Amino acid sequence: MLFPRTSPSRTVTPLDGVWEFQLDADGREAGWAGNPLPEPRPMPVPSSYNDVTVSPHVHDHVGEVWYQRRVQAPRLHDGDRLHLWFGAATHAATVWVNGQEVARHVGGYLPFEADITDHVVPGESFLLTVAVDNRLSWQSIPPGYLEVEESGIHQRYFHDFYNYAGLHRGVKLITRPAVAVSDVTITTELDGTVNYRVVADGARQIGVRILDAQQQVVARAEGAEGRVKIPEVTLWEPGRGYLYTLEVIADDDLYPQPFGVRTVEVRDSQFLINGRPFHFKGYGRHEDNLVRGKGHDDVMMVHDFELMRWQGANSFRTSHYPYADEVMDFADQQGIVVIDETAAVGLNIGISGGIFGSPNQPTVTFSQDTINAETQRVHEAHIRELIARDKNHPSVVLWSIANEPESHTDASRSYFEPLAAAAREADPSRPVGYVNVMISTPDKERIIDLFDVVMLNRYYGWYWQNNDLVLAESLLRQEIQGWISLCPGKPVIFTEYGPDTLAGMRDLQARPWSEDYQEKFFDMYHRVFDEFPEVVGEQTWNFADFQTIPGIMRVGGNRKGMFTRDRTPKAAAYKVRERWLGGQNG
Ligand code: BDP
Repeated sequence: MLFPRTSPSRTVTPLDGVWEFQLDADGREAGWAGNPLPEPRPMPVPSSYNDVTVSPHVHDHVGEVWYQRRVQAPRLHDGDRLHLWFGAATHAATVWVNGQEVARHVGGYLPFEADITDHVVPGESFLLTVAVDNRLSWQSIPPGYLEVEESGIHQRYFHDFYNYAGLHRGVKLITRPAVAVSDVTITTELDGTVNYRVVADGARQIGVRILDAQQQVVARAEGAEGRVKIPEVTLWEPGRGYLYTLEVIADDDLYPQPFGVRTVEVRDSQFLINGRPFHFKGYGRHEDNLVRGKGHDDVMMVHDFELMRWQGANSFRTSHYPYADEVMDFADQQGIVVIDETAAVGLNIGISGGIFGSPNQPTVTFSQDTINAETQRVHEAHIRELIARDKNHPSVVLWSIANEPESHTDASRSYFEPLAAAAREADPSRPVGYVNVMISTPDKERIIDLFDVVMLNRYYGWYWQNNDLVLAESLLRQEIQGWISLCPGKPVIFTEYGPDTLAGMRDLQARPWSEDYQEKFFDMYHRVFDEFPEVVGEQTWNFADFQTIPGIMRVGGNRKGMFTRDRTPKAAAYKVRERWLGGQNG
């Protein structure tokens, strides 16, 4: 889906601000969709609603919540259409305009739109109501299930981050011509060749022009599909986010699509960007902040990129779901490389059982009653939606179609084979991978041949060999050797490694949980990585501490951050900074 951008033919009005909000109480039957909410409280959009109020009922709510506001419809001219755009409603939404349903969307981390032209009177205001549902099921991505206890209904899930919910990203009102550009796909070559394909149903005439960063036209072409060359091209490179704009003109519509010229390739155990070996330095991150939860916030976005640059990071993974469109645009502009991950996290009951679950949870990952053919269908649709949204971002160099799924069984192979193929079909221009879990070692793993890279989350020295970095080091080394033997030619990227670390806890003995242990832990991993040219990436877990469900494994959330949750560096951040800025490994 194209991100809403202004142009001579398009307007975009943000509807962010303080909306009315209420927890569901049979609101559908009571007619809340078309009437003012009976007992609303204020709620900022975008934000997760969970931590904004002081109410435990809001914090722990399971089910639908209602958002409402009045919106001024603009006057429309020349047959323009009026649309609503939602950046993300987590996890499912129904939208009404003046009480009439205009959209339903499932999937908490991707945008959706509704054409509301026929439901409003141009120039008059209308009532906009949205019901957002935070429930996860075996057929949602990510999966989860509900458990009814004496104390109430509880949402159980298999991933290690809090199930924040609400209108997490911007809501926008858009006008555009009836005949409009609805899709554009751009791929590029190093000599400046740009291949483009446009969809604009009903358009009689389609053309494109390419503008450089100074807004000068550097190339033009006619037709819905074509190949055009930029003379003396400036490449998009890690650390230098040079962007062009492809202006697509379809009859009266103009859509400006930013893009960069760069190539990506996996060859001889190397990850090549513009034909040169790239070494990933950075982190797995979360969209997670104090009070806002997963609500998008430009202040925190810019600050986080500042911190990444300060530390010498050149990349991150969108663990464990697609991030806001604004973040992807900003990564393009900043020249930060992105591993773009789906929301398929927690497809592994074997590993998550003991950590996150309730005693009554199921034990089999793939089955008729748990993750089944319908989940696979939803997962495939999600992969395709993500690729459709992010395919033109030069920062995105690799798709990760799942985090730590079960991957050592026949069932996992049947599940993933068609999904890997779907990702390749949707985007033949980028490598595809999945992130491997520690219990699925090279001797057991069954799906790596479907993918281009080996991505590993490893916790030697934390969940295993805790406080024994000597043994951890030797096992880590052995395992890397195992992957290299199993997957000749495939580069290895460490997508997670790191110990929980309580900021401020110092320990002469450098024992677990201390800042000293985190330093030693990273030193050990980096020493081992440096022995293997096949290891082309080091993304620590996590960029910052983040919120999780409470439990005996977590102290106020997951503490594996390089920074605290309020973005103060831990001691290891300085050490790792020296390494990353010191030019070692890229
Ligand atoms: C990995 C998961 C990640 C967790 C991390 C941890 O990919 O989401 O937060 O472990 O346990 O299994 O800290």
